[in-house]
Amino acid sequence: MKYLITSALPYANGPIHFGHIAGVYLPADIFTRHKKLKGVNAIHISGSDEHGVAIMQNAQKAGKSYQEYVNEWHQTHKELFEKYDITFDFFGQTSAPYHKEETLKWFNDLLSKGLIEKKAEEQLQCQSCHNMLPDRFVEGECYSCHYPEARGDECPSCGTWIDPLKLINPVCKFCGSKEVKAVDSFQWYLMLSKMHGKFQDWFETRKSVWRKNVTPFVESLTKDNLVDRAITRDLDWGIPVPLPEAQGKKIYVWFDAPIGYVSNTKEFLKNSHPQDDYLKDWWHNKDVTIVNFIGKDNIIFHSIIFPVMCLGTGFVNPVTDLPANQYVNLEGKQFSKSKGWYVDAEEAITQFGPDALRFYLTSLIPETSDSSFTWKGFELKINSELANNIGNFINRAMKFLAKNWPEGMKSEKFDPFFKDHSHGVEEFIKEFHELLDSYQIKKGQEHLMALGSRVNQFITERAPWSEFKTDQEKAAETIATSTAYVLVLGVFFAPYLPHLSNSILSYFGLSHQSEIVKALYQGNLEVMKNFFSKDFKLQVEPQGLVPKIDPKLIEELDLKLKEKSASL
Ligand code: B3M
Ligand code: ZN
Repeated sequence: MKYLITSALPYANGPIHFGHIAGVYLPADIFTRHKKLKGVNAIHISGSDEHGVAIMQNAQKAGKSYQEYVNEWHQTHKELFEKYDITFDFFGQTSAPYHKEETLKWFNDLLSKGLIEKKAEEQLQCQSCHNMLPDRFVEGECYSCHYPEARGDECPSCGTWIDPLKLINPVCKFCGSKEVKAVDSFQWYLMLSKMHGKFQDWFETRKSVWRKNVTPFVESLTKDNLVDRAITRDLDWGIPVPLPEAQGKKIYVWFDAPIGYVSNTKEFLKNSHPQDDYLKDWWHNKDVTIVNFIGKDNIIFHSIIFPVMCLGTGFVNPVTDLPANQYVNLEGKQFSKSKGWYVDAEEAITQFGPDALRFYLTSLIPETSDSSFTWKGFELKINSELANNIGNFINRAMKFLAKNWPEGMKSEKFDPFFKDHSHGVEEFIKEFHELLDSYQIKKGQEHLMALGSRVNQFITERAPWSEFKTDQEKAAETIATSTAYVLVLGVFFAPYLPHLSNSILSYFGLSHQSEIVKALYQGNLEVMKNFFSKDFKLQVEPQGLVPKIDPKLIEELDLKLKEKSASL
C-alpha cells in the first residue's frame, strides 16, 4: 500500500502559528516520516493557497502586487517549516501555471457533465467605483447579531454565514462608498445536489473509518440533500473562468485549492519521478491510501465538496482517511495576531530549536479535543519529561560508558539485553506502530516516553555507579543494556524528533538513512543483535543532548505576551 499524504494548503496570507503546526503540519510530518521509516512508498504534498479575497485585501493594504505578496508568504512559510524539520516532498503554489492547467481540466470536465451550471443571481455592486462586491469586499451591520462590521461572507462576531444582500447599511471595501446596490448577475455553481446519491454511497464506506469529530458532523450536513455552491466570483485575481461569457470572472478559491493537492503531486513527479503517472500510479490507484491532514474548520471541503468533485470527474479517488484535528489555543483563548494574543513561531524556534518545540507541540496535538499552549506548560514538559526522562538517561549511560570503557564494550555484555529485554522491545514496537498507523500521533509519543521511564527506572535501580565499585562485570552488563536502549530510543524518536534522534544515532555511527535503523524501526531485532555482535565503541564524545529551559526566560516570555495583549 502506498501513501499519498497531504496537509491543508496554508493561505499565503500571514504567519503560521502553533495552532497550524500542532493541528496539521507536525502530525502530517510525523506520520510521513513513520511510513517512510517503515519502508512504505509515501509522499507528503502541500503548498500555498494563494487565491481569495482576504489575500487580495491584504496585498492591497501592503501596497504589493498579488503575486509579489503571495510569493513572499510562500517563501516565509517554506523557511519556517524547514526550521521545524517539517518536510514535504513538494510544497507548491496555486498561482503557478501548472495548477491553473489542472484546475481548468476539472472545471471543463464537470461543466461538460452538467455538474457545473451557470445560474442567475443578484449581487452587490458599488455604484461609485463600479466593482462587484463579493465576500469580504462588502461590510455592513449583521442582520443576526447587529455587529456593525460583518463581512459579506461571515460575521466575525456571531459566526453567521452571511447573505451579503441582507447586510444592513453595506459599505464598499474598495472605495468606502455607501452607494451599494443589488444588481442582476450570474455565476457558475457546483451542482452538489445532483451528486447526493453517489456521495452517500461513497460516504457509507468512510463512516466507520473516520474520527468521531468528523463522521456525525458530515452525516448531519449531508443526510437530506447537498446544497449547490457558487464557485466563481467577479475578481481580478484567480484562475479565469474559461468561457467567453465569463469576462472578469474567476474560479473561487475553494474550488481550486484542493485541486492543489493533485496539481502539486503532478508537478512533483514530473521533476523527480518522471516514470510515475500522477493519476495511474497515485491519485487514481486503489493501492494508494489518500490521507488529508486538516483542521476542523476545513472538514466540509475535504469530506463533502472535494470528494464530490473527485467522484464527479472520476479523475482521482476521493480521500481515504481524514484525520481532522480540533484547535490549539493559547492559554485557553484563540490565537489572534491583531489582539496581540500570539506567540511568534519563528522567534520561538530560533530561541528553543526544533526538539523542544516539536516535543511540546506533539503533546498538544488536539486529536480529540481542543488543547492549549502555555509557556509554563512548555517549560514543565521539556524540563520534567524530555530533559529529565530521556536526556538524563542517555547522558548518564553514555558518559559512564565513555569514562569506564574507553576501549569499548565487549560484545557478550549485550547478551542480557537480548535475553531479557528484547521481547519487551518487540511489544513496544508493535503498539507504537499501531498507534501511529491509526493516526494517534500524540499517544505514540506518550508510548515512547513510557519506554523512556522504564529504562530510566532500570538504570536507577541497578545503579551501575555503585555496581562498578563491587562488581564491574555486572556494571558492564547494566551499561550495555542501557546502551542498547539508547539505540532503541534513537531509532524510535526518528519520526518525532529527527534532530535529537540523529544526535543519538551518531553515537553509534548511524543516521536515519542507515539500513540498520530502518530495519530496527520495522521491528527486526536481529539487525541489532548483529550490530552488537562486535565490541561496541562510542563513535562520538557524549554530551548533554536536551538542554533545560531557563524558568526565568519563560517568566519573561509569559509577561511579554500578557503585556502586549493588554496594550492592544
Ligand atoms: N487554505 C484554509 C485554511 O488554512 C485553506 C486550506 C485549503 S486546503 C485545500 O484554513
Ligand atoms: Zn466602491
